[in-house]
Amino acid sequence: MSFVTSISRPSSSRQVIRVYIGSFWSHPLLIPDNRKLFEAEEQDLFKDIQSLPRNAALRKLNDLIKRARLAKVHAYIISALKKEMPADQLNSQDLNKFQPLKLKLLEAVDDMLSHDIAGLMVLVRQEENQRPNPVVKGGAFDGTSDGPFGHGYGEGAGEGIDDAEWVVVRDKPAYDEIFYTLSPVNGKVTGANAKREMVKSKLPNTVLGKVWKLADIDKDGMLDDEEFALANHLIKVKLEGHELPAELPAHLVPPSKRKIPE
Ligand SMILES: [Ca+2]
Repeated sequence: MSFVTSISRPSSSRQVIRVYIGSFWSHPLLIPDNRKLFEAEEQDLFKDIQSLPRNAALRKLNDLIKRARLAKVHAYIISALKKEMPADQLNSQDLNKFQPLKLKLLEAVDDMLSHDIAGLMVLVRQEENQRPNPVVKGGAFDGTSDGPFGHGYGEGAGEGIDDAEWVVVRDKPAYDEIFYTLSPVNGKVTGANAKREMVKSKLPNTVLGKVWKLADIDKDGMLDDEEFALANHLIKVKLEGHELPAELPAHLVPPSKRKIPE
């Protein structure tokens, strides 16, 4: 049993309807693989709900502009119909009840659209900038992002966050085997040699560059066996579809390179 929710966003000229997918099923998920999708969708929905109050005034103003333009269009259509319709047919239609086009009223609408709305827009922007960002609290909004049940906790680059042991150790023997084929000198492989191995992942250079930046912890342009294992671990994280962190999280720093607090 699943549900689909949508919040329309009329803030742009194009109306984009975002559809969210989730589950109201209170029993164990039938297809556990969907959990990730549902969680990501839920986060998006919560984020969008949080931003609703921020654009509420702007949305109302946009609706007003749309309605004013529509009213103008209707007035012109009705007046054209009234003019074109032969007099004898008018008797049988409701058209003769319609008012003729009143240019004064249309001028007032044009004046509002070109002057008043512009002024209101400035006021709305000012008001929204001064207001602190309202944050919806309570109910389902509590406990959605913190703690071990937060989205993506312990996955991807977060894997091993709660372990005492360095998570990379699990696969290090396999990475070591490759490391020693890359002609290390004084326990380190050169950038060129490491690169030759890393490009086999077929990840784009921009991603591998990021991996390199995170893995070469002492920034000497070479990788020792731990840094090399870390680089391969990060490549695995990326290949499994997770994002790379901007900074290396503490639990991924090799134990020998962790700063001992003084
Ligand atoms: Ca290094």
